[in-house]
Amino acid sequence: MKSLGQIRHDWTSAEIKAIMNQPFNDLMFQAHTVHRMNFEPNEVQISTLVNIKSGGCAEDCSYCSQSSRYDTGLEKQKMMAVQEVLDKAMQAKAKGATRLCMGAAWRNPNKKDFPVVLEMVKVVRDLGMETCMTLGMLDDDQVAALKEAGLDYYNHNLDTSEAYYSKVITTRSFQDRLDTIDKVQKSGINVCSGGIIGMGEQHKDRVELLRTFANMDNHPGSVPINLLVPVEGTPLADMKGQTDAFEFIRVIATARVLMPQSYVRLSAGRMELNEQAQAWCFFAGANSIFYGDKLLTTDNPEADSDVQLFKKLGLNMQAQSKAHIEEESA
Ligand code: SAM
Ligand code: DTB
Ligand code: SF4
Repeated sequence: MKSLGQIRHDWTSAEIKAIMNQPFNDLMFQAHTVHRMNFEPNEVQISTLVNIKSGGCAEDCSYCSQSSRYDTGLEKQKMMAVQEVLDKAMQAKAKGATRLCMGAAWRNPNKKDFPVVLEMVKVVRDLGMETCMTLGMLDDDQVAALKEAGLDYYNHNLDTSEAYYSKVITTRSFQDRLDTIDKVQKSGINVCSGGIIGMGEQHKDRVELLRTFANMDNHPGSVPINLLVPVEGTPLADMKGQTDAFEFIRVIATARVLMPQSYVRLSAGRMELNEQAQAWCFFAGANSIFYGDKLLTTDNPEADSDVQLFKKLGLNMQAQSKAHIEEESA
């Protein structure tokens, strides 16, 4: 490997495979070394999710409880009111979250709801929190309006490798996702983009997913790594317990080595990871989590149990994330 911790955009599949497959101790040492070069090792950025529009989505993502194609028992709800989002933001802030991630079960935002979304960005930002939205595909005007409203991050996951993509989603393409990410990146909004482990993909698909991010002109500022939460009624409901925790930790560590300055988020799936596995994720370079007992529609550890875990590990909740600090001092 060229020099450790160097920011590169020319990773080969063979290099990434070699990083991910090396002996566990070597990988942990390497990833943690890169982590310490770039971040305060005992600090974790805290984001809280709010599902601003639940269910009834036109897309067929095989993992998702919110697709209208599957009978998952989830009730479709209309868009949340701005005041309700503001209340949730205040509660999240009081518990220590620095970023509110607002998600909508849309293929793309519609004309009627979009102005409300912009208002949500403004009110949450006025609270002094970072804002993140995940609304599906965007056109140029929508990206410009979100930037204008002050959006800090846009989440748009690639989920898996280009080769495996059509096994998971057929209603949009990998290229559609890349196009939205490219628009967001060019607008100056920070990109949050990651994937899901445990959907039946092969090792090489994990390598290729990470290679796509690592070889972008700019690494995403935030890289969420989700462990599939198998949802009853979805095509991937039977995937429960299919992923070895060490494999998941290896993906986190490899993301850290490839993207030394990005926040790597230990995202969905923490209910299936015991405290020891989560501790390894933090050591391997994860420095962001979703905090609060709900993700979008599925369970996440109780905030109190995360506080206990942080205490045991001597981890601190980051008071302000790096992007915000840089912005304020610019
Ligand atoms: N509709 C928008 C979109 O798909 O971009 C935003 C919301 S969508 C629920 C956000 C992301 O959540 C997905 O891209 C996927 O990576 C993740 N996700 C959804 N369901 C999941 C599950 N059951 N397990 C793990 N991750 C999941
Ligand atoms: C991300 O990568 N994971 C979050 C967030 N970005 C939007 C969503 C996880 C959803 C898990 C399944 C659910 O709760 O519906
Ligand atoms: Fe819709 Fe997003 Fe779920 Fe896919 S992941 S079905 S786009 S809400």
